[in-house]
Amino acid sequence: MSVWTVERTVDELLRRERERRDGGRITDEWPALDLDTAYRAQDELLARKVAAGERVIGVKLGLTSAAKQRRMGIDAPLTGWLTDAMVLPAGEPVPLAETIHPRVEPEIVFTLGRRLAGPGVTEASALAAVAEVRAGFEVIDSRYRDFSFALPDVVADNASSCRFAVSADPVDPAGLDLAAETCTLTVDGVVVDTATGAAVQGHPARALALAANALSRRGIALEAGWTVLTGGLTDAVFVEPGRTISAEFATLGTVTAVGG
Ligand code: OOG
Ligand code: MG
Repeated sequence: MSVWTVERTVDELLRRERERRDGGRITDEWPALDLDTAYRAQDELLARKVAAGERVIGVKLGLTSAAKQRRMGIDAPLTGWLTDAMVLPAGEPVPLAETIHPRVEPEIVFTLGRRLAGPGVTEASALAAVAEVRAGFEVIDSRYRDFSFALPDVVADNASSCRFAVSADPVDPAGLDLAAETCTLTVDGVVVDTATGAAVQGHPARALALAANALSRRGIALEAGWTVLTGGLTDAVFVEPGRTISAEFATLGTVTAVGG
């Protein structure tokens, strides 16, 4: 049995993604995998995708809400990378043939109007960098069996990233009360959960500030034009063939995922 390294971790996670099969936790076999090493694996995984032609378009936050932290059994937020290959065009079904066990979660999505570099970013300075706000959903698809992982596992796995979709019409953040913005999650027309924007760190802009400050410790700034997923407001719902999952936001609009 060869030893575990960043390279081997990335090889294994990319193979699982390509072959559409989940597997055990890396930390079960490599208990010394710490958070710094896991982020190195995440960056290496991104580098492989970029080498294969994908383009970085932003970042995602994960585990920013109590609902998500409780479900995944991890009480710390994390960040991951977004590439153009993850964009699910409006109205397109979630591609079940290309995924392992996808789940959908409602998120508030920002587009940055200017560069945002930590440390010292506050909720106010983060919000001031936001040009556009949209309703969105993320499709997460862990490369771990039953979405069972420790924090370093899910960090290395680019925070379970798979696809995301956003509403067509952006909203100007000025005048929005994002902490009070309500979101109703329905499955085949039945309400299964509700939340407000306050679910993510008290305010989605506080989640954005958290990302900017955390990334600055790795020498990374958020760039103008980048998309930022601020984290699932509620627990995620499994995608099934023909199942319709809608996130209805009070003022941001509605986004709908259909399994196909
Ligand atoms: C980890 C990714 C979490 C979110 O929005 O909280 C995430 C997972 O739940 O598999 O994307
Ligand atoms: Mg998410």
